[in-house]
Amino acid sequence: MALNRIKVLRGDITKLTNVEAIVNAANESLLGGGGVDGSIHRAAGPQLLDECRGLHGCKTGQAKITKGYKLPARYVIHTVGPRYSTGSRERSEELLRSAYRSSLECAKSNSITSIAFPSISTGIYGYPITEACKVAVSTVREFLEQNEETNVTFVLFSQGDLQVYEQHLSQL
Ligand code: AR6
Repeated sequence: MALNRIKVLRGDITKLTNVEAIVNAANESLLGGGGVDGSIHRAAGPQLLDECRGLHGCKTGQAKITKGYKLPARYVIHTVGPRYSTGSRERSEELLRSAYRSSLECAKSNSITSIAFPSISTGIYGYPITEACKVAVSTVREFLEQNEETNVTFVLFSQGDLQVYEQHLSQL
């Protein structure tokens, strides 16, 4: 069952040792920033930024892969979620779904079967956590139903966010 291949935990995604790829909640430049993006670049070291420079950015809702350098995870999949304040709610949801979906497809095309996600767009980009959680879980679940070898971990930074995920998953 797909739900059995979804894990949630509270922690710092840069410290995860048991996944092949971690996802970065980046911006369209792919040249670093604050939040989880800043932490990933700090932990990976300057070679990550060098490789990102060669990618020439990433559109909102899409994803690009790099190596993980000094991170325990072998790869980083950089995706860009929507800024919640700009555009309609429907468009934001579509773009958030696309960010998760593109990250999963990117992993698949690189033969990666274990992936960890932070809560994309719910920090600096302002997407409400309860709404974002539903989009994240439903997009991942749908993908896992078609891809039986894949495992996904959601890594939440705060106790409150963890509770939102645990509660939502327990209702499915
Ligand atoms: N591990 C796991 N989750 C984390 C970590 C961490 N080390 N650090 C923060 N979070 P945000 P966004 C959580 O703001 O909303 C950057 O400047 C955080 O608590 O990192 O997609 C980019 O360059 C929140 O729940 O990403 C973009 O400009 C979640 O990760 C912009 O922020 C996402 O928060 C993207 O904004």
